[in-house]
Amino acid sequence: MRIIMLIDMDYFFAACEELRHQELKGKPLVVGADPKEGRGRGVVMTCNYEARKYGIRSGMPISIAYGLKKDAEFLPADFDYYERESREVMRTIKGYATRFEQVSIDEAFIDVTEKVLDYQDSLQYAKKIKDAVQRDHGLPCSIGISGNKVLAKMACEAAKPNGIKLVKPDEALSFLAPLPIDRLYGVGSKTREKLASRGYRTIGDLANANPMNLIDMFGVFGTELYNNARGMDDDEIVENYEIKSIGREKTFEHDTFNRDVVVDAIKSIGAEIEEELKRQALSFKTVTLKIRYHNFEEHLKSRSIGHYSNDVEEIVSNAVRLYDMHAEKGEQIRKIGVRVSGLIGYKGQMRMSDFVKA
Ligand code: DCP
Ligand code: CA
Ligand code: CA
Repeated sequence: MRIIMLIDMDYFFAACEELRHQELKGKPLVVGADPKEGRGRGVVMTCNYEARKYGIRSGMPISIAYGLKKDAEFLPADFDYYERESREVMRTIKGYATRFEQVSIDEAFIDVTEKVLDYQDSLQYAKKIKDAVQRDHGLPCSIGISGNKVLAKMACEAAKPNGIKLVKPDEALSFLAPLPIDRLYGVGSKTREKLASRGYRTIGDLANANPMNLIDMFGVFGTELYNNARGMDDDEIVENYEIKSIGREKTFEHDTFNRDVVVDAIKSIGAEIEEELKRQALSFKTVTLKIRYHNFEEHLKSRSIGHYSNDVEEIVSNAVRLYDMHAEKGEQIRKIGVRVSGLIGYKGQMRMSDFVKA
């Protein structure tokens, strides 16, 4: 039994702005494009909870946000500053974890199984982490606790803002069932529409579905949906550092959700990795796919292939499989990365130089 937490910062970019503009605290604050008195183009990146009371939301056209609350404070994004704050907060969080995986600028999964006695005790531990983040960095966060990543993520959504929520594994089905389907991890608007057209509206509908129907609709991703809806997920926490690995990334000229474009990128990255493996006389055992979405969310998924290989076909087929299983359908992708790890020299020895941080 694992005890996993997802820690997600509350209204992150806007909270960072409140931190350095204390006078704005308590007032509606929007970070994003310049509203230009309603004529501005571009979108809201985020806003504080005061602004959310007026209906303003991430991703909304800035002109609409302006229409909802003209005298809100509108600030441009300062990514360098948010990334600095993020690095410091993540360092604090990491200190509480046995395993740590940062998944976006403002959230991380941690495994605390060995740090706490049981679920009851994990609540105290989460409070300690939350207080440390607030005290040392002046920023609020929310924490979800459960037995796997999907449930921890969804518990965290329920904890927001500024809260802690524990979902014990035996409470998973009843916690998930009444929630609308697009609250499920991995379900974007396209998937929601497709499911709604077949009458699936709540996560409970999905949990009670015949999994074969979902596989017919979505292929392997259907299995993932079905399992997630039942609170089942055995996805590992992938440490952000690991033994030396070889990876390449490609940023698309235009954000894309076209599978052919992604597969082409994976093929060209695979060829580069194969070349590097041959140059260094290495074989790999694990393939990791990294997907960065248009909104900065980044997902890492890994697959161990069960043997050592230096073959481009195996890099590509495994990376594409990870894409098909895990990519959020209908979400625009900005960048794709493939990495191979679990490296071994051709002569069958691990080389000491492989044990450095990637
Ligand atoms: N972000 C963005 N565009 C989006 C969504 C998010 O630029 N469409 C940026 C701004 C957010 C940050 O990413 O501050 C983190 O995104 P979250 O989804 O975690 O949202 P917030 O932290 O802003 O709010 P919440 O309190 O709901 O977590
Ligand atoms: Ca957040
Ligand atoms: Ca987040």
